[in-house]
Amino acid sequence: MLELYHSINSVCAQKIRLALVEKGLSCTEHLMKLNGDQFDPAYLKLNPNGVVPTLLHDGTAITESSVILYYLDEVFPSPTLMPTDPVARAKVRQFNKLIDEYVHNSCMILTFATAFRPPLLRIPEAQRNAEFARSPIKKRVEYKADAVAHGLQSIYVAEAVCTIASSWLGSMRLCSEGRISRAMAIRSPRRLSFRTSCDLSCCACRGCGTTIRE
Ligand SMILES: N[C@@H](CCC(=O)N[C@@H](CS)C(=O)NCC(=O)O)C(=O)O
Repeated sequence: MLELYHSINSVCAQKIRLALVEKGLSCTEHLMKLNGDQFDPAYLKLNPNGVVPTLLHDGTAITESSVILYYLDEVFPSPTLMPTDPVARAKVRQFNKLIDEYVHNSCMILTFATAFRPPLLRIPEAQRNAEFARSPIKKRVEYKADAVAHGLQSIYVAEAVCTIASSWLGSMRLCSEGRISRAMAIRSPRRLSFRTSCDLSCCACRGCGTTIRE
């Protein structure tokens, strides 16, 4: 029996829902609100990071959206979601890794700095940050608090925009020299004070010292 803990807006959970449809699998759905219910002790036992998705297969919890996809493809191999050629399989895994390690976090920052911001600003700051602080992922607490407090002026937004741009360029193989156009740099928010440097091979942000083409 398959059970899926997910949330309507969750892009990570949508990956699993698409895979289930592709494979013609049905599951019992547990719809989460992500309003704090992801930190309930009972849910944290299934997913210690307090995030969706979580797949339960005959009572065994599988977490991490890409890992769930690989799991489903192994346990229910037909129709397969993976190509057969090893190089093509490696590319699928590489693409998933890019999303998991860079793109998703940047999407989260941009979502909190824009769409989720207005309702969250109506909650008193201390209360809002206390709710964020329930997350076991401490870096995420900082990202959310800053993105909601400062919106597009958050120091993390500039980094997120550059990460998404460089990830996209990298995945499209359009950015072999680690550069982005000046137009893209100008469109980035002003507070370009990167706290971290990333290790994307085609990174386009100032944080790792790559050049910006005039
Ligand atoms: N690396 C995880 C990320 C999961 C994740 O962050 N999910 C978001 C929704 S897309 C979530 O549950 N957020 C709740 C929170 O931040 O408290 C995966 O791919 O499963």
